[in-house]
Amino acid sequence: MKVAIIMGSASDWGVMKAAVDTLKSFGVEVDLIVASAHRTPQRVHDFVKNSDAQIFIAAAGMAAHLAGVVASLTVKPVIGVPINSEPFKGLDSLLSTVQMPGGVPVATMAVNGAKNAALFAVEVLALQDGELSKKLISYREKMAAEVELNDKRLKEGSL
Ligand code: RP5
Repeated sequence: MKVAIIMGSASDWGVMKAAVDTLKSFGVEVDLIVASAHRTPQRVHDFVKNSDAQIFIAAAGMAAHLAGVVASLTVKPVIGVPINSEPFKGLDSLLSTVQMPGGVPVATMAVNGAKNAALFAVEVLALQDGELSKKLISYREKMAAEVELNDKRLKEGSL
């Protein structure tokens, strides 16, 4: 099981590191590349066409066409992560990523939603991997237990 992460720029790494860390915590292999839909279109094309990953995560800011371009090149699932960027605080990236024409979907996450992009990818992979599915269930259980623990601490005044 492998997920490919394409970043439009090395400047997206600060956000996207969370996706790599999350995927690795589930034992999922990651292919990581910087390739821009605008600055290096041929590199994007060649990477997508030659990748043996099951899912792509594409992260870009500003006129964020990367995820859409990746989706145009493959029928594998593509998850888009709009990156928060100046001067429009990621709204430009969000709209550029989410507003795909009918026929070429991109599963768009929240602005800077790197962690959820990784979790969504794991959920898709888990459809065919019982061990991954168990890990996701235990991840959710741990998260719920932390909420209850924090609630308890809040009431005890030890938060
Ligand atoms: C996008 O433009 C990149 O994904 C990045 O979020 C943004 C700015 O890129 P740099 O000018 O920092 O390389 O293509």
